[in-house]
Amino acid sequence: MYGIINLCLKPLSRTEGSIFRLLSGHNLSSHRVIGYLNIVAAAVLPAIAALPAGRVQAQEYAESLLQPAALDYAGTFSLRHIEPTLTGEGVTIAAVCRSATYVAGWPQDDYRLNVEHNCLGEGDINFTDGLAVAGGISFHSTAIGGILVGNDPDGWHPEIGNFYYEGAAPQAKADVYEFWRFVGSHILEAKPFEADILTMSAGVVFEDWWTRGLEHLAEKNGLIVFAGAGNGSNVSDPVLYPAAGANVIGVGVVASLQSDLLVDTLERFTLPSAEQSSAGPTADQRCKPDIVAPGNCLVPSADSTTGYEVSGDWTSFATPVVAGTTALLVQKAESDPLLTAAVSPQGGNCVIKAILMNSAAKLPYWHKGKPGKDDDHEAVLDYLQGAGMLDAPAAYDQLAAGRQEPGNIRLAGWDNNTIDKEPGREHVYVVDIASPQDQLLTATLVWNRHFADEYPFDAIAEADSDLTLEVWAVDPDEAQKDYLLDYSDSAGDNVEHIHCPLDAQFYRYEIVVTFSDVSGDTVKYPSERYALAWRTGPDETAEDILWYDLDLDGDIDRDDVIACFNKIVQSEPPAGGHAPGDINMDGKIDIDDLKILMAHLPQQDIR
Ligand SMILES: [Ca+2]
Ligand SMILES: [Ca+2]
Ligand SMILES: [Ca+2]
Ligand SMILES: [Ca+2]
Repeated sequence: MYGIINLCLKPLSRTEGSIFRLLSGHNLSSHRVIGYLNIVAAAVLPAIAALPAGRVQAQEYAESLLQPAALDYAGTFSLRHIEPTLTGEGVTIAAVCRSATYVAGWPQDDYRLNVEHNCLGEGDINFTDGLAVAGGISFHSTAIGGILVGNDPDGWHPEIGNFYYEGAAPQAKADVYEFWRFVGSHILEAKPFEADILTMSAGVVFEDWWTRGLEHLAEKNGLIVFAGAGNGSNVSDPVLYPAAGANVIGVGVVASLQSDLLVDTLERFTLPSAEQSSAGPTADQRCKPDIVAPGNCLVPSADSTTGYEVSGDWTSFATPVVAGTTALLVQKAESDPLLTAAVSPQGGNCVIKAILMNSAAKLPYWHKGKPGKDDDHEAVLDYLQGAGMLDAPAAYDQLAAGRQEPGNIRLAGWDNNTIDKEPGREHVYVVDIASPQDQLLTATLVWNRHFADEYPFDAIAEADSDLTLEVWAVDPDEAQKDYLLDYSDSAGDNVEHIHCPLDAQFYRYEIVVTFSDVSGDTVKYPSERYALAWRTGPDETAEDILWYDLDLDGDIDRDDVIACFNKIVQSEPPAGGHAPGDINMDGKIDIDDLKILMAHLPQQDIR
């Protein structure tokens, strides 16, 4: 009746054809394709034939591991190692969990975590309707609880052996709400509730009054709201609401490594794919998701006190990876008077969103919008990766760099500020970079959309702003040399994002926040609050194996050549603007990409 989807329901599937099936004539319906196939085959088949078969790397099972390893991949464990006081203590996470079963449209209250499990028994986990109500246990919620606040020094799994389990923020307080009761009490009736972060791993195709109500909560209280983007299944599946909502942080999932060894699939991750992680743009042409993270985790079982199972590559489980890691950032910000503006009820959600996005790691093939640069000023994010993958230590560094207001700024930082709605009004942040060679500047501007504070929480268009973000290369001695290095100005997004190489001839840059267009009711709504985050650094994706590991098995070998060849003969379109295999990023997968791949094969593979 409500059509709400828990984001872990699609079976995994990969459409890997083999070159040999293609060569036998299967799938070849066009003479043009056959002709092209022959040309390419003549060029590469001898080389393929000479390659050794792909290797399966034997790996001994480790005796003792820290799980879930996805949190290691996202850098969360590294951050906690660097800053051992970061445990989530003092931070409240509202986990809004959907009942697993419905009868005649009514939820049956099986939304609960299995608190009898060793992993969850010690956690500060509360059911808002009181333990007296006999609620059923949900696998989905139990898994999310483990990733958020789990803690078990004696974990064991038959394929892994012993491990120590720790969720992202084991000492955070987790308040678990049944979805429809939360919506009724805290959105519709607007009853207050305590939370720093809200996370929800469910969604619907179209926005609804309650998804707008959640956006309103984010705007009104600075509440940091995360939601899973959805699990793709075909490239036209949209990002679901509330993840697609403008004020919500929509989370996509990166795929596990392809391997027969469970430890490998839990430790190593690749890229997001549209078959697993719903891609943008939204129906109204906004960029989503905002960020991606690994989701495949070892998680406590719903029906045992000690057992663990594998969650799978679902956005449902990437979402608590990001939400739990954010609890560490919130703990830090709340404990340091210099950082409290990052968690202010006024715009704190924008600051944390800007920090997470600006510090995210760009993965190979990251690009704005469609292939090619024509849309790069208007399409602000990658339609699959968003701003990139969660990088917990980088997010912490971005936060710790501190708030800095317009004027001279350091190499990294953020601001939480307001700008008056007047034509020509600018906020200028000036940064000097001693060694601009081979450096990129990344900057992210975030602000909230506005909604009525009562049902049905209609959008208030005349209150919304269209901001723009510019980066100028500035010569302090010869102003006529100044030029606009890059800008981001989407008409519909409430995010602007720049990730551009600096000019080696210029050491001074100005990051400018201004209005693209001042419209709406500027008397009633005279200013807009915004968050800005910026940093400089080298291009970290250049040597990433994922440019060439097209079959996602952790090695570059003949199987990747075959995978590239398959993409060429299938004339696989860069659907939605994302196409692993288009190594030179020119919008098509062809022999030029194959040549680059061949050049990156390990030497012993091309002898
Ligand atoms: Ca583009
Ligand atoms: Ca804009
Ligand atoms: Ca490979
Ligand atoms: Ca290409």
